[in-house]
Amino acid sequence: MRTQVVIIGSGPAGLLLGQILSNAGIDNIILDRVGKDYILGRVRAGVLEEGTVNLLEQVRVASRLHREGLPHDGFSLAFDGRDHRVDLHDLTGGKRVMVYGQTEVTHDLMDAREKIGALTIYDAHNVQPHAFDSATPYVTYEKDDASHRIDCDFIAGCDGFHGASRKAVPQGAIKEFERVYPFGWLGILADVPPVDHELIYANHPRGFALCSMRSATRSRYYVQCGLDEKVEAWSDDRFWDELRRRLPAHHAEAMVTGPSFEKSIAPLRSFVAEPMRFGRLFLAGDAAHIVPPTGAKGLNLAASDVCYLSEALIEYYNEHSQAGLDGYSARALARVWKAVRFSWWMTTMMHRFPDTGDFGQKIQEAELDYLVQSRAASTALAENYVGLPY
Ligand code: RFL
Ligand code: PHB
Repeated sequence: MRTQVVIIGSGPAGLLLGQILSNAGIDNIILDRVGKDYILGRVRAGVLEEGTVNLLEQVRVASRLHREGLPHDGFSLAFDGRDHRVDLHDLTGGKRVMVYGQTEVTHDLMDAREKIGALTIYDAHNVQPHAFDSATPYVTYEKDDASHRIDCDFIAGCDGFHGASRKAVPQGAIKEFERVYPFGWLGILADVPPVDHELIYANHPRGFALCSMRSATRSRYYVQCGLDEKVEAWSDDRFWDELRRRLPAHHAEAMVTGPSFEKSIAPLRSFVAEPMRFGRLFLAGDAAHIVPPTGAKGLNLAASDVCYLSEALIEYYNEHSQAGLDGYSARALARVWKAVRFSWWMTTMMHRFPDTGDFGQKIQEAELDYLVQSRAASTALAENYVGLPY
């Protein structure tokens, strides 16, 4: 089999890249090691920057997003028993974010891909990129007890943090930067109305909490937890009690509780691999970098990488120019590092760290107080939250 671009990974990065390339007339095949239902069962991101929404509009995959997504003009920072609204719209000169689940984005992109008849091979095992330091790269995989090979011009590694693409790069060619945080997020989904119509990020001596949503009737809530915690030890009642304790009284009293239908723990990590290009292999999304979810940047960074990579590939095929491909890694990393910094800063300001004690708590509260009193500081937060331009 032969195609122009093999895309490894059918998450948002791979699917969006596939859609942009197909629309530009560039042949591509997506390979994923798991099946469609498994991918759609993963509950993840919820906040889309305008740049991400624009890209989905460009590939004509935004009609349901505009029907069902919730535009948000602000969010709250809660600390020291009170809360303060960050008016994103006012502070950024009219920008906002869209609350629309990653699962829905993935669903819409899969439907669009099916409609144009582009090929995705699910349940492809042992996917391996080969010869990407030559002009004739190829990818091998196993399916239904047979080995397969796809020859191509380029390989896009969109296979997430644990994928095969980054691992295929010789060790000396890659530099990795990492910070692992000493806590995780315990998240639930429940069919109860959100406690507020906007998101609430709460700093509390007992730990961080986040009130988010998927719709007017479905809430997504998180509490900071220890890395050794087990989901089974968290009954719904324990979760609701803990969440309420971390919120200002008026929110705690207004909270509607009910049975959760999803509950999981995610560790928090910052990670960047440099460069993002190795000959004819290009990394995009979580395959190249991870941010803690506090700044809501992971999915949005996957989208900006894909924007740069698709522009470079289209330039290569239309104008026979390598310039975009040569510049891809530096261009993407410049934006990635700013989002890594923002996510690290939000995480540091909002979470209880085991080694900083009450002093750390007071410093965080002073920083939050400064942030909400100073328009300059609020503006810096807002412009990063809505997404830096690309
Ligand atoms: P994905 O989504 O991990 O998709 C990778 C795909 O590659 C497949 N794969 C392989 N295929 C073939 N061979 C292999 N060896 C393979 N290994 C893996 C996988 O099956 C999968 O289908 O990466 P992608 O596309 O780069 O997308 C990145 C986003 O998923 C991620 O950054 C976000 O979910 C992060 N994130 C958030 N991002 C936001 O922008 N806003 C948010 O509000 C937000 N909240 C979150 C989050 C992530 C969270 N968790 C669970 C880590 C909240 C949470 C709790
Ligand atoms: C979510 O709704 O899942 C969500 C929202 C904001 C974040 C992280 C996750 O910062």
